[in-house]
Amino acid sequence: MARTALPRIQNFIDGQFVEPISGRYLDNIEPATGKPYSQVADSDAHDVDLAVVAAEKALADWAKKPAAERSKIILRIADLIERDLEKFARAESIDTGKPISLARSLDIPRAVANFRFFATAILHTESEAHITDNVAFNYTLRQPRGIAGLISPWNLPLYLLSWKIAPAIAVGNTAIAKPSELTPMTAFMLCEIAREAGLPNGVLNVVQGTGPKVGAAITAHPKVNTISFTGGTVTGRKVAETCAPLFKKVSLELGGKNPNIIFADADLDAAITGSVRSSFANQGQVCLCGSRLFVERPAYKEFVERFIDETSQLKMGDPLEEKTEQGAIVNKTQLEKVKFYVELAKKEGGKTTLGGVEPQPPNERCRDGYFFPPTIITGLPVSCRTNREEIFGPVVTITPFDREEEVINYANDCDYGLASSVWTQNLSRAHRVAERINTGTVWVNCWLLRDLRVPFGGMKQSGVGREGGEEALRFFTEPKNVCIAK
Ligand code: TXE
Repeated sequence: MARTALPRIQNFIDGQFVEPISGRYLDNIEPATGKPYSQVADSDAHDVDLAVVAAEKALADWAKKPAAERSKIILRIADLIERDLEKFARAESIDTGKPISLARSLDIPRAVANFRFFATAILHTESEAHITDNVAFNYTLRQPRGIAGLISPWNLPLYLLSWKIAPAIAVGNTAIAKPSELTPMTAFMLCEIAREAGLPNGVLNVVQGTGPKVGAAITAHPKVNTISFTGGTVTGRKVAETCAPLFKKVSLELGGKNPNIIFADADLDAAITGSVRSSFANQGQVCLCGSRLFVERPAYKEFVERFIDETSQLKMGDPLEEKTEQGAIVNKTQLEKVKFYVELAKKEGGKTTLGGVEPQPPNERCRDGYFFPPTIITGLPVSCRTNREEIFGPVVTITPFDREEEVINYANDCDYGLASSVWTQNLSRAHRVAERINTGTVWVNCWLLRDLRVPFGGMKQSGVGREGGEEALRFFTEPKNVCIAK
Protein backbone atom coordinates (compact mmCIF):
# COMPACT_ATOMS: atom_id res chain seq x y z
CA MET A 1 0.00 0.00 0.00
CA ALA A 2 1.36 3.42 -0.97
CA ARG A 3 2.03 5.64 2.01
CA THR A 4 2.13 9.40 2.31
CA ALA A 5 5.56 10.76 1.47
CA LEU A 6 7.62 11.29 4.60
CA PRO A 7 9.76 14.40 5.12
CA ARG A 8 13.29 13.83 3.82
CA ILE A 9 16.47 14.62 5.67
CA GLN A 10 19.02 15.59 3.05
CA ASN A 11 22.73 16.22 3.08
CA PHE A 12 24.14 19.70 3.52
CA ILE A 13 27.10 20.28 1.27
CA ASP A 14 28.67 23.59 0.26
CA GLY A 15 25.84 25.48 1.91
CA GLN A 16 23.12 23.64 -0.04
CA PHE A 17 20.67 20.91 0.87
CA VAL A 18 21.28 18.11 -1.61
CA GLU A 19 19.98 14.63 -2.35
CA PRO A 20 22.38 11.73 -1.80
CA ILE A 21 23.95 10.82 -5.15
CA SER A 22 22.46 7.34 -5.00
CA GLY A 23 18.99 8.85 -4.49
CA ARG A 24 18.45 6.34 -1.67
CA TYR A 25 16.84 7.05 1.69
CA LEU A 26 16.37 5.08 4.92
CA ASP A 27 13.31 5.19 7.13
CA ASN A 28 13.82 7.18 10.31
CA ILE A 29 11.81 5.60 13.10
CA GLU A 30 10.26 7.43 16.05
CA PRO A 31 11.21 5.23 19.04
CA ALA A 32 8.07 6.10 21.01
CA THR A 33 5.79 4.79 18.25
CA GLY A 34 8.02 2.30 16.43
CA LYS A 35 6.94 3.92 13.15
CA PRO A 36 8.86 5.83 10.47
CA TYR A 37 8.16 9.55 10.59
CA SER A 38 10.83 10.82 8.19
CA GLN A 39 13.53 9.50 5.89
CA VAL A 40 17.24 10.07 6.06
CA ALA A 41 19.70 10.20 3.16
CA ASP A 42 21.47 6.86 2.73
CA SER A 43 24.68 8.50 1.53
CA ASP A 44 27.97 6.86 0.64
CA ALA A 45 31.59 7.63 -0.21
CA HIS A 46 30.59 9.67 -3.28
CA ASP A 47 28.69 12.13 -1.12
CA VAL A 48 31.63 12.31 1.28
CA ASP A 49 33.87 13.14 -1.70
CA LEU A 50 31.63 16.08 -2.58
CA ALA A 51 31.70 17.29 1.01
CA VAL A 52 35.51 17.10 1.02
CA VAL A 53 35.68 19.23 -2.13
CA ALA A 54 33.41 21.83 -0.50
CA ALA A 55 35.34 21.78 2.78
CA GLU A 56 38.63 22.14 0.94
CA LYS A 57 37.39 25.06 -1.10
CA ALA A 58 36.16 26.89 2.00
CA LEU A 59 39.22 26.25 4.14
CA ALA A 60 41.69 28.99 3.20
CA ASP A 61 39.23 31.87 3.60
CA TRP A 62 37.71 30.56 6.79
CA ALA A 63 41.09 29.80 8.37
CA LYS A 64 42.40 33.28 7.75
CA LYS A 65 39.30 35.11 8.95
CA PRO A 66 40.05 37.05 12.14
CA ALA A 67 39.00 35.11 15.23
CA ALA A 68 36.55 37.88 16.12
CA GLU A 69 34.67 37.35 12.85
CA ARG A 70 34.49 33.60 13.23
CA SER A 71 33.36 34.16 16.79
CA LYS A 72 30.54 36.47 15.74
CA ILE A 73 29.10 33.96 13.28
CA ILE A 74 29.32 31.08 15.75
CA LEU A 75 27.67 33.18 18.45
CA ARG A 76 24.87 33.85 15.99
CA ILE A 77 24.44 30.09 15.52
CA ALA A 78 24.07 29.78 19.30
CA ASP A 79 21.52 32.60 19.43
CA LEU A 80 19.46 31.08 16.63
CA ILE A 81 19.36 27.64 18.23
CA GLU A 82 18.26 29.33 21.43
CA ARG A 83 15.56 31.22 19.53
CA ASP A 84 14.31 27.87 18.20
CA LEU A 85 14.92 25.94 21.42
CA GLU A 86 11.39 24.61 21.66
CA LYS A 87 11.43 23.38 18.06
CA PHE A 88 14.80 21.69 18.56
CA ALA A 89 13.74 20.11 21.86
CA ARG A 90 10.62 18.63 20.31
CA ALA A 91 12.57 17.32 17.33
CA GLU A 92 15.20 15.74 19.59
CA SER A 93 12.53 14.13 21.73
CA ILE A 94 10.73 12.64 18.71
CA ASP A 95 13.97 11.43 17.11
CA THR A 96 15.50 9.79 20.22
CA GLY A 97 12.55 8.91 22.48
CA LYS A 98 13.94 11.06 25.29
CA PRO A 99 11.53 13.04 27.48
CA ILE A 100 10.90 16.47 26.01
CA SER A 101 11.66 18.02 29.40
CA LEU A 102 15.17 16.55 29.21
CA ALA A 103 15.76 17.76 25.64
CA ARG A 104 14.58 21.20 26.70
CA SER A 105 16.61 21.42 29.89
CA LEU A 106 19.76 19.52 28.91
CA ASP A 107 20.35 18.67 25.24
CA ILE A 108 19.50 21.88 23.45
CA PRO A 109 20.75 24.38 26.07
CA ARG A 110 24.00 22.45 26.09
CA ALA A 111 24.30 22.71 22.29
CA VAL A 112 23.82 26.48 22.64
CA ALA A 113 26.45 26.56 25.38
CA ASN A 114 28.91 24.57 23.27
CA PHE A 115 28.78 27.10 20.44
CA ARG A 116 29.02 30.07 22.85
CA PHE A 117 31.86 28.53 24.79
CA PHE A 118 34.14 27.91 21.82
CA ALA A 119 33.09 31.10 20.00
CA THR A 120 34.40 33.09 22.95
CA ALA A 121 37.29 30.78 23.88
CA ILE A 122 39.08 31.70 20.64
CA LEU A 123 39.09 35.33 21.73
CA HIS A 124 41.09 34.53 24.83
CA THR A 125 43.87 32.24 23.68
CA GLU A 126 47.52 32.69 24.53
CA SER A 127 50.60 31.34 22.89
CA GLU A 128 53.74 29.99 24.51
CA ALA A 129 57.16 31.55 24.04
CA HIS A 130 60.44 29.87 24.97
CA ILE A 131 63.61 31.90 25.16
CA THR A 132 66.74 29.85 24.57
CA ASP A 133 69.39 31.60 26.65
CA ASN A 134 70.98 34.31 24.57
CA VAL A 135 70.65 32.31 21.39
CA ALA A 136 67.07 32.25 20.13
CA PHE A 137 63.47 33.06 20.72
CA ASN A 138 60.76 30.42 20.07
CA TYR A 139 57.05 30.90 19.86
CA THR A 140 54.27 28.42 19.18
CA LEU A 141 51.88 29.01 16.32
CA ARG A 142 48.66 27.02 16.61
CA GLN A 143 47.09 26.71 13.19
CA PRO A 144 43.92 24.97 12.02
CA ARG A 145 44.65 21.44 10.85
CA GLY A 146 42.40 21.38 7.78
CA ILE A 147 39.29 19.27 7.32
CA ALA A 148 37.86 17.65 10.44
CA GLY A 149 35.64 14.54 10.34
CA LEU A 150 33.15 14.56 13.22
CA ILE A 151 31.14 11.44 14.00
CA SER A 152 28.61 11.22 16.80
CA PRO A 153 26.13 8.74 18.34
CA TRP A 154 22.39 8.73 18.94
CA ASN A 155 22.04 9.26 22.67
CA LEU A 156 22.71 13.02 22.85
CA PRO A 157 22.57 13.95 19.18
CA LEU A 158 22.91 17.74 18.97
CA TYR A 159 24.67 17.99 22.33
CA LEU A 160 27.54 15.74 21.23
CA LEU A 161 27.79 16.82 17.60
CA SER A 162 27.92 20.52 18.53
CA TRP A 163 30.60 19.66 21.13
CA LYS A 164 32.76 18.72 18.14
CA ILE A 165 31.58 21.17 15.46
CA ALA A 166 32.00 24.25 17.67
CA PRO A 167 35.72 23.85 18.50
CA ALA A 168 36.58 22.46 15.07
CA ILE A 169 35.26 25.43 13.13
CA ALA A 170 36.00 28.04 15.82
CA VAL A 171 39.75 27.55 15.41
CA GLY A 172 39.47 27.78 11.61
CA ASN A 173 39.02 24.22 10.33
CA THR A 174 36.24 23.23 7.99
CA ALA A 175 34.18 20.20 8.94
CA ILE A 176 32.32 17.17 7.69
CA ALA A 177 29.90 16.01 10.34
CA LYS A 178 27.95 12.77 10.49
CA PRO A 179 25.21 12.30 13.07
CA SER A 180 23.96 8.83 13.88
CA GLU A 181 21.62 7.46 11.23
CA LEU A 182 19.20 6.74 14.09
CA THR A 183 18.94 10.41 15.10
CA PRO A 184 19.68 12.69 12.14
CA MET A 185 17.03 15.37 12.60
CA THR A 186 18.61 18.08 14.77
CA ALA A 187 21.87 18.03 12.75
CA PHE A 188 19.70 18.64 9.68
CA MET A 189 17.99 21.55 11.45
CA LEU A 190 21.36 22.93 12.48
CA CYS A 191 22.33 23.29 8.81
CA GLU A 192 19.46 25.69 8.22
CA ILE A 193 20.60 27.68 11.25
CA ALA A 194 24.19 27.75 9.99
CA ARG A 195 22.94 29.24 6.72
CA GLU A 196 20.85 31.83 8.50
CA ALA A 197 23.79 32.76 10.73
CA GLY A 198 25.90 33.48 7.68
CA LEU A 199 28.38 30.62 8.07
CA PRO A 200 30.24 30.59 4.73
CA ASN A 201 29.39 27.72 2.39
CA GLY A 202 31.51 24.62 2.89
CA VAL A 203 32.66 25.41 6.45
CA LEU A 204 30.16 22.93 7.86
CA ASN A 205 28.99 20.00 5.73
CA VAL A 206 26.71 17.30 7.07
CA VAL A 207 26.61 13.94 5.32
CA GLN A 208 23.78 11.76 6.56
CA GLY A 209 23.77 7.97 6.48
CA THR A 210 25.09 4.82 8.04
CA GLY A 211 28.38 4.24 9.82
CA PRO A 212 29.73 1.54 7.50
CA LYS A 213 29.12 3.73 4.43
CA VAL A 214 29.46 7.38 5.47
CA GLY A 215 31.40 7.11 8.74
CA ALA A 216 33.90 4.71 7.22
CA ALA A 217 34.33 6.93 4.13
CA ILE A 218 35.03 9.98 6.30
CA THR A 219 37.60 8.16 8.42
CA ALA A 220 39.29 6.67 5.34
CA HIS A 221 39.40 9.86 3.26
CA PRO A 222 43.02 10.97 2.88
CA LYS A 223 42.10 14.67 2.94
CA VAL A 224 40.24 14.45 6.26
CA ASN A 225 43.24 14.51 8.60
CA THR A 226 41.48 14.95 11.94
CA ILE A 227 38.83 12.61 13.28
CA SER A 228 36.75 13.18 16.39
CA PHE A 229 34.53 10.19 17.16
CA THR A 230 32.03 9.42 19.93
CA GLY A 231 30.30 6.07 19.96
CA GLY A 232 30.71 2.42 20.90
CA THR A 233 34.06 0.83 21.71
CA VAL A 234 33.81 -1.74 18.91
CA THR A 235 33.27 1.02 16.32
CA GLY A 236 36.00 3.11 17.92
CA ARG A 237 38.44 0.26 17.33
CA LYS A 238 37.51 0.20 13.63
CA VAL A 239 37.96 3.97 13.38
CA ALA A 240 41.39 3.67 15.03
CA GLU A 241 42.40 0.86 12.66
CA THR A 242 41.48 2.95 9.62
CA CYS A 243 43.14 6.13 10.88
CA ALA A 244 46.41 4.66 12.19
CA PRO A 245 48.14 3.87 8.86
CA LEU A 246 47.01 7.26 7.51
CA PHE A 247 48.58 9.02 10.54
CA LYS A 248 45.43 10.95 11.31
CA LYS A 249 44.95 12.81 14.56
CA VAL A 250 42.16 10.94 16.34
CA SER A 251 40.06 11.49 19.42
CA LEU A 252 37.87 8.59 20.58
CA GLU A 253 35.15 8.94 23.20
CA LEU A 254 33.81 5.44 23.75
CA GLY A 255 31.66 3.43 26.10
CA GLY A 256 31.58 3.22 29.85
CA LYS A 257 30.57 0.94 32.72
CA ASN A 258 30.78 3.53 35.39
CA PRO A 259 31.04 2.82 39.12
CA ASN A 260 28.91 4.82 41.54
CA ILE A 261 30.26 4.42 45.08
CA ILE A 262 28.23 5.27 48.15
CA PHE A 263 30.03 5.30 51.48
CA ALA A 264 28.02 4.90 54.69
CA ASP A 265 28.99 8.43 55.77
CA ALA A 266 27.40 9.98 52.66
CA ASP A 267 24.48 12.38 52.78
CA LEU A 268 22.06 9.59 51.86
CA ASP A 269 19.29 11.89 50.65
CA ALA A 270 21.64 13.50 48.14
CA ALA A 271 23.27 10.17 47.23
CA ILE A 272 19.93 8.50 46.53
CA THR A 273 18.49 11.35 44.47
CA GLY A 274 21.81 11.75 42.63
CA SER A 275 22.06 8.03 41.98
CA VAL A 276 18.51 7.77 40.61
CA ARG A 277 19.47 10.48 38.14
CA SER A 278 22.88 9.04 37.26
CA SER A 279 21.34 5.58 36.79
CA PHE A 280 18.31 6.39 34.70
CA ALA A 281 18.70 9.79 33.00
CA ASN A 282 17.84 9.43 29.31
CA GLN A 283 16.74 5.82 30.08
CA GLY A 284 20.34 5.06 31.13
CA GLN A 285 21.54 5.87 27.65
CA VAL A 286 24.31 8.29 28.59
CA CYS A 287 27.88 7.04 28.39
CA LEU A 288 28.40 8.73 31.80
CA CYS A 289 25.53 6.96 33.59
CA GLY A 290 26.62 5.06 36.69
CA SER A 291 25.51 1.50 36.14
CA ARG A 292 27.48 -0.31 38.85
CA LEU A 293 26.43 0.89 42.30
CA PHE A 294 28.58 -0.09 45.26
CA VAL A 295 27.19 0.67 48.72
CA GLU A 296 29.09 0.37 52.00
CA ARG A 297 27.52 -2.38 54.10
CA PRO A 298 26.16 -0.30 57.04
CA ALA A 299 24.14 1.83 54.58
CA TYR A 300 23.30 -0.98 52.13
CA LYS A 301 19.84 -2.01 53.33
CA GLU A 302 18.51 1.51 53.76
CA PHE A 303 20.05 2.68 50.49
CA VAL A 304 18.59 -0.19 48.46
CA GLU A 305 15.10 0.24 49.93
CA ARG A 306 15.02 3.99 49.40
CA PHE A 307 16.68 3.80 45.97
CA ILE A 308 14.04 1.32 44.80
CA ASP A 309 11.32 3.50 46.24
CA GLU A 310 12.57 6.70 44.59
CA THR A 311 13.19 4.96 41.26
CA SER A 312 9.72 3.44 41.23
CA GLN A 313 8.30 6.97 41.33
CA LEU A 314 9.92 7.94 38.01
CA LYS A 315 7.14 8.64 35.58
CA MET A 316 7.40 6.55 32.43
CA GLY A 317 5.42 7.78 29.50
CA ASP A 318 5.05 9.30 26.07
CA PRO A 319 8.26 11.33 25.60
CA LEU A 320 6.24 14.27 24.32
CA GLU A 321 4.23 14.55 27.53
CA GLU A 322 5.51 17.24 29.85
CA LYS A 323 5.56 15.12 33.01
CA THR A 324 7.37 12.14 31.49
CA GLU A 325 10.69 11.35 33.17
CA GLN A 326 11.44 8.05 31.41
CA GLY A 327 10.86 7.90 27.66
CA ALA A 328 11.56 5.28 25.02
CA ILE A 329 14.68 3.26 24.22
CA VAL A 330 16.27 4.45 20.97
CA ASN A 331 15.44 1.43 18.77
CA LYS A 332 14.44 -2.20 18.73
CA THR A 333 18.02 -3.50 18.64
CA GLN A 334 18.90 -1.52 21.76
CA LEU A 335 15.70 -2.71 23.48
CA GLU A 336 16.61 -6.32 22.65
CA LYS A 337 20.10 -5.75 24.03
CA VAL A 338 18.66 -4.44 27.32
CA LYS A 339 16.33 -7.44 27.59
CA PHE A 340 19.20 -9.81 26.84
CA TYR A 341 21.22 -8.42 29.75
CA VAL A 342 18.30 -8.59 32.17
CA GLU A 343 17.93 -12.31 31.31
CA LEU A 344 21.68 -12.80 31.57
CA ALA A 345 21.69 -11.18 35.01
CA LYS A 346 19.10 -13.73 36.16
CA LYS A 347 21.21 -16.61 34.85
CA GLU A 348 24.22 -15.15 36.64
CA GLY A 349 22.33 -15.32 39.95
CA GLY A 350 20.98 -11.78 40.14
CA LYS A 351 17.68 -10.79 41.72
CA THR A 352 15.56 -8.25 39.87
CA THR A 353 14.29 -6.02 42.66
CA LEU A 354 12.55 -3.52 40.37
CA GLY A 355 11.46 -3.53 36.72
CA GLY A 356 12.81 -6.21 34.42
CA VAL A 357 9.74 -6.77 32.25
CA GLU A 358 8.38 -4.80 29.31
CA PRO A 359 5.67 -2.43 30.52
CA GLN A 360 2.24 -1.68 29.12
CA PRO A 361 2.49 1.06 26.48
CA PRO A 362 1.81 4.46 28.05
CA ASN A 363 -0.90 5.36 25.52
CA GLU A 364 -2.40 4.36 22.17
CA ARG A 365 0.07 6.48 20.17
CA CYS A 366 2.97 4.62 21.78
CA ARG A 367 1.46 1.13 21.39
CA ASP A 368 4.39 -0.15 19.32
CA GLY A 369 7.10 1.94 20.95
CA TYR A 370 10.29 0.65 22.56
CA PHE A 371 9.81 0.99 26.29
CA PHE A 372 11.60 -0.65 29.19
CA PRO A 373 11.28 0.28 32.87
CA PRO A 374 14.09 1.28 35.23
CA THR A 375 15.52 -2.03 36.41
CA ILE A 376 17.52 -2.71 39.57
CA ILE A 377 19.44 -5.95 40.08
CA THR A 378 21.10 -7.13 43.29
CA GLY A 379 22.99 -10.21 44.38
CA LEU A 380 25.43 -10.48 41.46
CA PRO A 381 29.11 -11.27 41.76
CA VAL A 382 31.29 -8.26 40.89
CA SER A 383 33.08 -10.03 38.08
CA CYS A 384 30.06 -11.37 36.14
CA ARG A 385 29.30 -10.26 32.58
CA THR A 386 26.34 -8.10 33.64
CA ASN A 387 28.76 -6.15 35.80
CA ARG A 388 31.47 -5.86 33.14
CA GLU A 389 29.72 -5.21 29.83
CA GLU A 390 28.11 -1.94 28.80
CA ILE A 391 24.32 -2.32 28.66
CA PHE A 392 23.51 1.29 27.79
CA GLY A 393 19.96 1.17 29.07
CA PRO A 394 17.90 1.59 32.26
CA VAL A 395 19.54 -1.28 34.14
CA VAL A 396 21.81 -1.01 37.19
CA THR A 397 23.29 -3.44 39.66
CA ILE A 398 23.88 -2.82 43.38
CA THR A 399 26.65 -4.57 45.31
CA PRO A 400 27.64 -4.15 48.97
CA PHE A 401 31.24 -3.61 50.09
CA ASP A 402 33.08 -3.49 53.41
CA ARG A 403 36.35 -1.62 52.90
CA GLU A 404 37.64 1.35 50.91
CA GLU A 405 40.43 -0.72 49.38
CA GLU A 406 37.95 -3.36 48.30
CA VAL A 407 35.63 -0.92 46.51
CA ILE A 408 38.52 0.76 44.70
CA ASN A 409 39.43 -2.66 43.32
CA TYR A 410 35.81 -3.30 42.31
CA ALA A 411 35.62 0.07 40.57
CA ASN A 412 38.84 -0.51 38.65
CA ASP A 413 38.17 -4.16 37.79
CA CYS A 414 36.66 -3.26 34.44
CA ASP A 415 37.84 -2.69 30.87
CA TYR A 416 36.24 0.76 30.78
CA GLY A 417 37.36 3.94 32.51
CA LEU A 418 35.10 6.81 31.57
CA ALA A 419 33.56 8.28 34.72
CA SER A 420 32.74 7.52 38.34
CA SER A 421 30.85 9.02 41.25
CA VAL A 422 31.82 8.91 44.91
CA TRP A 423 29.42 9.87 47.67
CA THR A 424 31.03 10.63 51.04
CA GLN A 425 31.20 13.42 53.62
CA ASN A 426 34.81 12.54 54.43
CA LEU A 427 37.00 14.95 52.49
CA SER A 428 40.24 13.02 52.88
CA ARG A 429 38.56 9.87 51.65
CA ALA A 430 37.12 11.74 48.67
CA HIS A 431 40.60 12.86 47.63
CA ARG A 432 42.14 9.44 48.30
CA VAL A 433 39.55 7.52 46.32
CA ALA A 434 39.44 10.05 43.45
CA GLU A 435 43.18 9.72 43.05
CA ARG A 436 43.01 5.94 42.73
CA ILE A 437 39.98 5.37 40.51
CA ASN A 438 40.98 4.89 36.90
CA THR A 439 38.36 7.00 35.16
CA GLY A 440 38.69 10.22 33.15
CA THR A 441 36.21 12.00 35.43
CA VAL A 442 35.51 11.45 39.12
CA TRP A 443 32.44 13.23 40.47
CA VAL A 444 32.30 13.65 44.24
CA ASN A 445 28.82 14.17 45.69
CA CYS A 446 27.43 15.01 42.26
CA TRP A 447 26.90 13.67 38.75
CA LEU A 448 27.02 15.20 35.28
CA LEU A 449 28.13 18.52 36.69
CA ARG A 450 29.98 19.74 33.61
CA ASP A 451 32.26 22.74 33.36
CA LEU A 452 33.10 23.07 29.68
CA ARG A 453 36.67 24.09 30.49
CA VAL A 454 37.68 20.76 32.05
CA PRO A 455 39.28 17.85 30.17
CA PHE A 456 36.69 15.26 29.22
CA GLY A 457 37.41 11.71 28.08
CA GLY A 458 38.08 8.16 29.11
CA MET A 459 40.84 5.77 30.12
CA LYS A 460 41.31 2.15 28.99
CA GLN A 461 38.63 1.05 26.50
CA SER A 462 36.65 4.23 27.10
CA GLY A 463 38.81 6.07 24.64
CA VAL A 464 41.87 8.03 23.69
CA GLY A 465 42.32 11.78 23.97
CA ARG A 466 40.35 14.49 25.71
CA GLU A 467 37.73 16.96 24.61
CA GLY A 468 36.69 20.17 26.33
CA GLY A 469 38.23 23.61 26.83
CA GLU A 470 41.89 23.95 26.03
CA GLU A 471 42.16 20.25 25.14
CA ALA A 472 39.71 20.67 22.26
CA LEU A 473 41.38 23.85 21.02
CA ARG A 474 44.67 21.98 20.99
CA PHE A 475 43.21 18.88 19.37
CA PHE A 476 41.85 20.82 16.42
CA THR A 477 45.05 22.83 15.85
CA GLU A 478 48.57 21.97 14.81
CA PRO A 479 51.29 23.42 17.01
CA LYS A 480 54.23 24.81 15.08
CA ASN A 481 57.41 26.01 16.70
CA VAL A 482 58.93 29.11 15.14
CA CYS A 483 62.54 29.51 16.22
CA ILE A 484 64.21 32.87 15.59
CA ALA A 485 67.95 33.14 16.17
CA LYS A 486 69.19 36.26 17.87
O1 TXE B 1 27.26 3.17 18.23
P1 TXE B 1 28.18 3.19 17.01
P2 TXE B 1 25.75 2.79 18.23
C1 TXE B 1 27.74 2.57 22.79
C2 TXE B 1 26.68 1.78 23.47
C3 TXE B 1 25.85 1.31 22.35
C4 TXE B 1 26.89 1.05 21.33
C5 TXE B 1 26.38 1.02 19.96
O2 TXE B 1 27.26 0.69 24.11
O3 TXE B 1 25.14 0.16 22.65
O4 TXE B 1 27.81 2.11 21.50
O5 TXE B 1 25.70 2.24 19.66
C6 TXE B 1 29.07 5.65 13.28
N1 TXE B 1 33.18 3.91 10.78
N2 TXE B 1 27.52 3.96 22.78
O6 TXE B 1 25.32 1.68 17.38
O7 TXE B 1 27.79 2.14 16.06
C7 TXE B 1 27.57 5.53 13.48
O8 TXE B 1 26.89 5.70 12.27
C8 TXE B 1 32.88 5.17 11.18
C9 TXE B 1 28.38 4.75 23.60
O9 TXE B 1 25.08 4.10 17.97
O10 TXE B 1 29.56 3.23 17.56
C10 TXE B 1 27.33 6.66 14.47
O11 TXE B 1 27.27 7.91 13.81
N3 TXE B 1 31.75 5.47 11.83
C11 TXE B 1 28.32 6.15 23.28
C12 TXE B 1 28.58 6.61 15.35
O12 TXE B 1 29.55 5.91 14.57
C13 TXE B 1 30.90 4.47 12.13
C14 TXE B 1 27.05 6.69 22.85
C15 TXE B 1 28.37 5.84 16.66
O13 TXE B 1 27.78 4.59 16.35
C16 TXE B 1 31.18 3.14 11.74
C17 TXE B 1 26.30 5.81 21.99
C18 TXE B 1 32.38 2.88 11.04
N4 TXE B 1 32.73 1.65 10.66
C19 TXE B 1 26.56 4.49 22.00
N5 TXE B 1 30.17 2.35 12.18
C20 TXE B 1 29.12 7.12 24.10
N6 TXE B 1 30.24 6.73 24.70
O14 TXE B 1 28.76 8.29 24.15
C21 TXE B 1 29.30 3.16 12.81
N7 TXE B 1 29.71 4.44 12.76
